[in-house]
Amino acid sequence: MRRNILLMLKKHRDEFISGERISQELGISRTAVWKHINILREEGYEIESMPKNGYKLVSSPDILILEEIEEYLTTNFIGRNIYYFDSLDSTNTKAKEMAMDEEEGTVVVAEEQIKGKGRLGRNWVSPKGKGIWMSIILKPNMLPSEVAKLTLIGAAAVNKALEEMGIISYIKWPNDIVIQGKKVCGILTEMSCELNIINYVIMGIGINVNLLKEDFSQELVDKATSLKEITGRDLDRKRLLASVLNHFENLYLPFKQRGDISATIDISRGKSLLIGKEIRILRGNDEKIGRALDIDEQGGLIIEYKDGTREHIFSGEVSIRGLREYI
Ligand code: BT5
Repeated sequence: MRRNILLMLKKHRDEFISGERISQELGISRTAVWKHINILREEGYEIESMPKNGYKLVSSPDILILEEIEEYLTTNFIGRNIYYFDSLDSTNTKAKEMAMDEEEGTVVVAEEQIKGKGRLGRNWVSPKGKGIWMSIILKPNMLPSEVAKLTLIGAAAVNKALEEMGIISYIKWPNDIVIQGKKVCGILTEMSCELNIINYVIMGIGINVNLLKEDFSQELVDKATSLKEITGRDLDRKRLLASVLNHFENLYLPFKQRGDISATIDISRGKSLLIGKEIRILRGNDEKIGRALDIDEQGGLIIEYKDGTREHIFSGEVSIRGLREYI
C-alpha cells in the first residue's frame, strides 16, 4: 500500500494531491493514508502537507529501493525485483541464499557490506550509503564453462553506464573498471552448478560512487578511487544503478539467447586497459610476463610471450608491468 501511495505522490510530483483522493483511489481510510505518509517520512521522504490541499512529495531519500530505481529502468526482467537491505555481510552471500527460490534478474542491494568479498577471499570495502553494492541473480541455460564471459558483460555494462553519465572508464580484463589508474569498480561472479547444468550465477558488482579518500585504508588509497573523487561531485546512485542494469540486460540477452557476446567484446576491446601493454600474469604460484595483444571473440585475453608463442587466457590475475600503482 505504501508503495502505491508513493507512486501516486511521484506521479503528481509538483502538485498537491488530497488525502481524500488517495484514500478513494486506493480504497483505504484517510487515517490509513496519513499513517503511511508518516512512515514514508520516517524513511526519509520529504512530504509537505497542507490541511486543504493534501500532500506533495518534495524530495526522496538517496536509497536504492525498487520504488526509487524503477522510474529509470528500461529492462524487462533485470532489476524488476529488488531486495534492499540496510546492511549485509555480503550481497553475494545473501543472493546465494535466495537464488534457488528467486526469478532470474532479481537483484540484492545493500547500503553497506560488513564482509564485502573480492576474488580469492579478498576483502571489498563497502561503506554505508556511498556505493552501489549489489548482486544480480542469473539463471542462464548454458555450460558452466561459459560463465566467465558474464563477468565481461558486467564490466561492459558498468563502462557503458558510466559513459552515459559522461565518465570515461577503462576495463582491466576481466573484472575491474579503472579511471585514472585507480579501481572504481570490481566484479565478483560466483556460480552453483551440477555437472553441465548451472543452478544459478551471482554477479556481484561493487561501484565506488560517493566514497571519500578517508573511506579507503592507507594501503588502498593509491589504488582505489571513487566517482566523486574523480568528478568532484556527488553522483546519483539510483540513476547509475538503473543504467547499469539497463545496459546489463541489453548485453546479456543476446548472449543468453544465442550465445552472441559480440557487443560486449567490442566494448571490452575498445575500452581495454591492457591491449598493447606488457603484462604480468599470475595464476596460482605461476607468474609469467607477456604482451597483451587482443581480446578474442570468446572474451579470452590473447598474450604473446617473448619466445613468440601465444596463449588465450580466460581467467586470472594480470597487472601491467613496470607500473607501481595498482594496475
Ligand atoms: C573484485 O575482487 O574486484 C570483486 C569485488 C566485488 C565487490 C562486489 S560488491 C557487491 C558484491 N558483494 C560482494 O561481497 N562482493 C561483490 P578483486 O579483483 O579480488 O579485488 C579485491 C581487491 O580490491 C582487494 O584486495 C583490495 O586491494 C581492493 N579493494 C577492496 N575494496 C575496494 C574498493 N571499494 N575499491 C577499489 N578497490 C578495492
